Amino acid sequence: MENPGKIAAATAALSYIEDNTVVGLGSGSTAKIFIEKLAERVAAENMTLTCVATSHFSEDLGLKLGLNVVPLDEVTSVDVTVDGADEVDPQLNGIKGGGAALFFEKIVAKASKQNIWVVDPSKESPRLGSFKLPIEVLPFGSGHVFNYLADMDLDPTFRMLDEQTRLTTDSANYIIDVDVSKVDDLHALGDELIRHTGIVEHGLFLDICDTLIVGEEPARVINRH
Ligand code: DER
Repeated sequence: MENPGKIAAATAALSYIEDNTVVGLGSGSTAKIFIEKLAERVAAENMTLTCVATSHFSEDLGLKLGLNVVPLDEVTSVDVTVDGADEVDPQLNGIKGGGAALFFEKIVAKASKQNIWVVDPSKESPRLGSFKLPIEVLPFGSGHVFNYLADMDLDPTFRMLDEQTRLTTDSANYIIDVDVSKVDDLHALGDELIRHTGIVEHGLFLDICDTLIVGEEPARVINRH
């Protein structure tokens, strides 16, 4: 049985999608529900949409459901992207990457005129850091990046598929998860991480979300001021 909060949030996001627009398809379990419901609406209302995906999984799902999914470079911009999040604070800053899709998600988000996040209530937090921050790193020299993060007292761990196998992303990179619960200035941390050679991207999505939809009955909508 799917989480009712996820269903409520994903359903509420449908009202933001207009015909003849470009829609970003997020990744994760809540975004999956949105994609499924969007495909139903497109078929029922004979809508004309162009979609771009934030992961191979979402691309395959959209295509399987009959959505017109195209490569990001085939559109000049995205009108609305609907995505999930792992943790969101009252300023609509968030941590993403629980599904290891943060790199493509951030590329699509930055190309989007409006970013909508759909979450169940458990994702809301007064302060980011309860969820470990995912960092996407190049496999080459990843041990040195790991040590750099350890020296920053961020308690790094490689994301594993099983005891022997490191997870690899759609871009064939690794994910290192770190503890940022003791970090006061996440903007400064994000700026430092992205400058470190070997780090491809991180899951701090700051000043990106425009509208947060929380899956309650009725759905609670918070817009960035
Ligand atoms: O990786 C991500 O950021 C995804 O959006 C995902 O982790 C969101 O979580 P969900 O599966 O609970 O929607």
